[in-house]
Amino acid sequence: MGLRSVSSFVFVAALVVAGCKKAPPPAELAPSTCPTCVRATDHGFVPSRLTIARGAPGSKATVTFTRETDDTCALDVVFPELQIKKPLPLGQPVTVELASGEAHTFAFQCGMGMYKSSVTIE
Ligand SMILES: [Cu+2]
Repeated sequence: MGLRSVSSFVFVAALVVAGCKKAPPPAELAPSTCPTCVRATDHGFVPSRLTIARGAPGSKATVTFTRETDDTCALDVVFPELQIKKPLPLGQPVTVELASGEAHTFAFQCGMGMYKSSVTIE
């Protein structure tokens, strides 16, 4: 491998790390006034774990995602199990409806599969 290809590999690796860094968990934030809202920040999704009270059979819960920075790789929110992938335009709330009639944990993540997070219905 020549010096040139080594340095371009390092450059690409640095980009990936910058885009999807494993940031330490953010310091405890002020309690959210919205229990079903998730922020996409430079630390990933905040909160990373959401719990929603189970509703009547057939009920739905709406989770709202808002991206607050360009310095994040959470440009999309993906629920693999539900085959949902929604872009998160900066500053625009995006809603995802989840079946909340039975206990279940829905995993979600950014478009690259990092920032593993979840919504638990219980
Ligand atoms: Cu990512």
